Amino acid sequence: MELVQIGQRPGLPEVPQAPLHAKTLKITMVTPPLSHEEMLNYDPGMIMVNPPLGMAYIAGYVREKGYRVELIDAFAEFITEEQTIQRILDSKCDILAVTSVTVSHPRMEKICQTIKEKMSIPIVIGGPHFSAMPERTLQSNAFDFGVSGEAEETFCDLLQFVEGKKIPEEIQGLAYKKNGQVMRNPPRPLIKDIDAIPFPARDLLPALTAYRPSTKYKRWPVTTMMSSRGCPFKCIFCDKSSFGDTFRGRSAKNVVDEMEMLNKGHGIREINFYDDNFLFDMKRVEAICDEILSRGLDMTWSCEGRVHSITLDLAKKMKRAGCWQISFGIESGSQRVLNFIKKGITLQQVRDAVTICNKAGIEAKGYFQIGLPTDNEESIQDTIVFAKSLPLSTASFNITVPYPGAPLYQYAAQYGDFDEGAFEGYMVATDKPVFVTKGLTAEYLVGKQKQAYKEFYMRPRYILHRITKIRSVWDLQRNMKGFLQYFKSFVSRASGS
Ligand code: B12
Ligand code: SF4
Repeated sequence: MELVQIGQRPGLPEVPQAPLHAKTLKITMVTPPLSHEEMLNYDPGMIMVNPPLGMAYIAGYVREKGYRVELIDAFAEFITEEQTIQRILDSKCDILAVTSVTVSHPRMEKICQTIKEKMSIPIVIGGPHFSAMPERTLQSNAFDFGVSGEAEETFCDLLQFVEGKKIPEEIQGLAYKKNGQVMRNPPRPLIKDIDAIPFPARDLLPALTAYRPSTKYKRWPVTTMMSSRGCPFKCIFCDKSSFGDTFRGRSAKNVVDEMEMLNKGHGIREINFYDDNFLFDMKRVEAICDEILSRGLDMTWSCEGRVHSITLDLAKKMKRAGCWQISFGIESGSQRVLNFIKKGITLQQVRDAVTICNKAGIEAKGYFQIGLPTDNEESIQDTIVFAKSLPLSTASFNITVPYPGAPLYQYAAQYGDFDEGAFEGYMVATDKPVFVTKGLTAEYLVGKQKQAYKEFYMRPRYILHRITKIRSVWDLQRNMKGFLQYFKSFVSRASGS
């Protein structure tokens, strides 16, 4: 994969790394590397490399306060552990700040341990894994500080501590060590006005066109955005430790300002909104559409939402404003299982939402899970049959993982075999599920996952339907790419590679 080096942004005006009044403190921020082999073994059809928005938000925030920041997106650059370590050493930073999700945490910890031996600098960890497991994570000698949850303000306060201007005890949201003990300060209240947060510092990342958003786009170049933070629903499998239970939406103006900046400044033609629940505030969605339409912004976009948050009028307006796909968390085809996982939706609501999308000319994608707690042979079969019965454009079938931070993590062991400590296996596309529902086996779950994909995508009616939907060269390329990815994935899994 050809990647443009950090700082090199062809055809774009140079953005200064820091304002003129920059302080001398230099922060290097790093995402964990995963090798090509690991990714391919997991599932070649699933390779998705998106800009690390969390890190980019933090970098944008502290840069505005005058700090110097370098961002190493080891995950996107497909560099090895050793290369990542070398890049950190070369950056000659005063502070190392890293992020991880549970599956990538062991790798990040190992890298930080090596850095600890070679550099005498504070190492800070933040992001989903730390936020979900603060004490246990900070017990490691690899890290000095941890920042829980929403981190812009806390991280900035921590930098002030490093400059001798604050003491750790007074920094809300911070975890640190004192006499070998992990200390945790009270959580920091969430930022009220998220419009006030600067846009992510994407200019510190590899060129946006170097990222691989899988097949989930209609126009290229495409990139990702977050238009809101938090979700008040209670699905037991969901880790919401970063932004919690309160939905906070950015204003329509602020969202469309960022879209326009990406379009005019970076040549981006499509946005993939990765909000947990983009549709939550339907009035806000409508306002975003109105703002796009009134500015005449010619961009396509996709988003994720819950099935009860869509009406035909809203879907039609979204379509006019450029929305081409909505992904819904459907999870199961069994109402009993949906109730158990506290999804708060009915199968009828699912059917209605997908039908509405079809009527409005928007593709509907379904996320399903196999091996949810209390799932059995019958309910898994119901899920596959239900998925096939819906007019969905695409579907994914993930094997359930009880992530730290999700309510299910606390009691998963009551509902099956849970290999809790096997963090490297906390992946939804794996041949070794970390959680195997009572009464079933790992082989059975993996087999059902394959069967679900095969039965969903290899239906002659589905293939024919996709062909009739092809309206442009882009559509053809996207469908071919999706099909080839699926086919490669199927062959490599079948051959055990
Ligand atoms: C987009 C997304 C993806 C994308 C892109 C990932 C990327 N490059 O960013 C794709 C589809 C590739 C993906 C893949 C996976 N993802 Co994902 N993903 C998300 C999603 C929906 C949004 C991420 C995002 O951009 N958030 C917005 C930013 C602003 O939030 P943030 O990253 O949390 O950052 C804030 C704080 O956490 C903190 N912070 C973050 N990093 C750092 C670092 C420092 C030093 C500090 C101080 C603070 C800090 O500050 C930020 C601003 O306040 C989240 C859910 C969510 N709501 O966040 C899941 C989520 C992060 N993903 C998750 C998972 C499980 C995965 C996969 C393992 C799934 C799989 N395939 O098996 C893979 C792992 C891939 C990998 N190697 O990382 C889980 C993680 C749970 C966990 N405990 O592990 C989440 C939380 C979903 C969930 N609710 O369960 N994911
Ligand atoms: S799965 Fe979606 S709807 Fe459920 S709690 Fe998580 S973000 Fe909210």
